[in-house]
Formats: sequence, C-alpha cells, structure tokens
Amino acid sequence: MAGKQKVIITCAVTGAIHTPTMSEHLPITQDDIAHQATAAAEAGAAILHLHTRDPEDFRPSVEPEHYSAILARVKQATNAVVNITTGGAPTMQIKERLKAAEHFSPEMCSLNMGSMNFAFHPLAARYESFRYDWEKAYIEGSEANIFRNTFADIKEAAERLAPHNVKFEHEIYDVGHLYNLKYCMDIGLFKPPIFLQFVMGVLGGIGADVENLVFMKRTADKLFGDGYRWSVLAAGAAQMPMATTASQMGGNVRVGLEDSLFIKRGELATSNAQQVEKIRRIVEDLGSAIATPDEAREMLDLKGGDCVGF
Ligand code: KMH
Ligand code: ZN
Repeated sequence: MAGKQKVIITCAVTGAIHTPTMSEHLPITQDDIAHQATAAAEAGAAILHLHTRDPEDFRPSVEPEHYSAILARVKQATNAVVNITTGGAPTMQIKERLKAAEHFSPEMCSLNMGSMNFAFHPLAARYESFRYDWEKAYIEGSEANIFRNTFADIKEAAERLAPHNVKFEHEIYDVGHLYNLKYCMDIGLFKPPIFLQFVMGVLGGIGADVENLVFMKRTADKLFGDGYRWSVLAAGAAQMPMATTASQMGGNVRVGLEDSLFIKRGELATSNAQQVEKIRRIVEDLGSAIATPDEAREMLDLKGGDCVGF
C-alpha cells in the first residue's frame, strides 16, 4: 500500500433535498443529526458535512441557533472535521446561507460554484401523501427554481469567510464550474490547495458516469495542475459506484443521506453510518486505506479543530 494516497470519507448527514416523508431514517431532529453524525465519524468519516433543520417542521434551516447543539455534541464526541454548508437550501440566497459559517468558523464549508436549476421535482410523484405541509410544494417547486450562485455571490462568500481561514469544499456540478473556479482563483479569491467535490447525477448538472468523471478530472488537471485535491459525490443509485470509481482514481469520496437515501437498489439505508461502513469496506477491500480526521487535516491543509468557533 506504500505510496498510495489515503481516501478521505466525507459524510453528508441530512442536506436539504430529501424531506422527512422520503425516509424514516433521514435524521431531522437536532438530536438525530448529532447522533448520526457521531456514528458516521465512528464508522470512518473524517469529514462531516452538516446542514440543519427547523425543529418546528424539519424544513431546511441555516439558523445558527439550530446548529449549536449539534456542533457542541459532535465536537465533544468526535475528532471529525466539521464542514458547514453554505448551500443551505436551493431556495435560499447567499446572504442568509453564510450566517452559520460566519458564526461558527468551522474548518471547512461547502461553496457552490455556479447557478443552476437544481431540480428534484420528479421525486414528488413517488409519494401519495406527505408528513409535513411544506414538503410537496418544496419538492415540486425545484422544477422552476434557480439555485443562485453568481460570481458576485461566490465573491461575497470568499470575502466574508476569508477572516475565518475556512477551507472550501468547492461543489462542482458541471465542467463549466471548474472554469468559474479558475476565474475566481485568477482574481485572488482562493489559493491552492483547493478541494473539489465533483457532484454527479443531480438533475440540472452533469450525469453520473465514468467518462464524465474522467473529463472533469482531466479538466481540473489542466486548470489546477497539482494544486488540488478532489472527491466525488453522486446522487441516488450512482452514489456507491461513483465513489468506488473515484477511490480507485486517486480521489476521495462522499456518502451520506443528503446524497442518497439508499444502501442498495430498492433498500433504504438505515443510517448514515451504514453508508460510511459500506464505502469503507469497499475502499479497504480494494487495497486502500481511509484517512483519519488528522490525516485529512494534513492532506487538505486545514486550520485545525482547535481554531473553530464552537
Ligand atoms: N446537496 C448536494 C448535492 C451544499 O450543501 O453546499 C450539494 C451540497 C450543497 O452539498
Ligand atoms: Zn450539502
């Protein structure tokens, strides 16, 4: 195994795309989010990508008060790197989406690298009824919604978070987003080493297949040379196959119920940890080792778990 790059597992615990009706295993209370995040770290996730939800009706939230208890528990129970979303939900604008990251100053934050019609409306037809009033309109509304991430928005995120020395997980939903990022680097917003998350299989973005991954990776090589690290997340059924492929191409992997509710075709995952255990088993069976949180900190040049604001 000498010389082989260790694989960083990120777990995205709840997100803002899946809604409570879709799976009873999706963590929606602060207690459940903290519990599942901790278990995912124990199973081998070095990075926890966190969203939160409103305790009233479990719709996506970016309010710092809805994060506090989760972050305190995760910090107390694990050494995992905390990555707070700045994507929030596709219906939210950048100003509010940055609040939690500014408030808690985590080691990492996501940063979405382009505007798109992030669509998941086809999911609505799968359910006859919904547990909460907001769910149906929220899901169906994605058909006509622009997830806004303009150059001005990206600049605002970079500038507001610069004093916090946060490392971004740059969410790359299509090849053009790599060129957006290159432009942002050219004007001095981000410095290498950058961390790319290739997001595959979201309707509105690039499809999840190996040729597309090779194309994205080649484009990143051309634009960023050896100044970047990368990972793959694929939505739904493509999650494990694309993560496995990435791990064999020198990349890192992201799993979690934010990205897929399933553990295999037709079977809901019972927890985030179950998905982490599965990809860990695959990665290790194929002869690679997974990175600990401290190894991930070194690989990604992070500021350290003692420099956060929670
Ligand atoms: N829901 C994922 C496909 C973010 O939080 O910034 C993308 C994501 C966005 O994780
Ligand atoms: Zn997210």
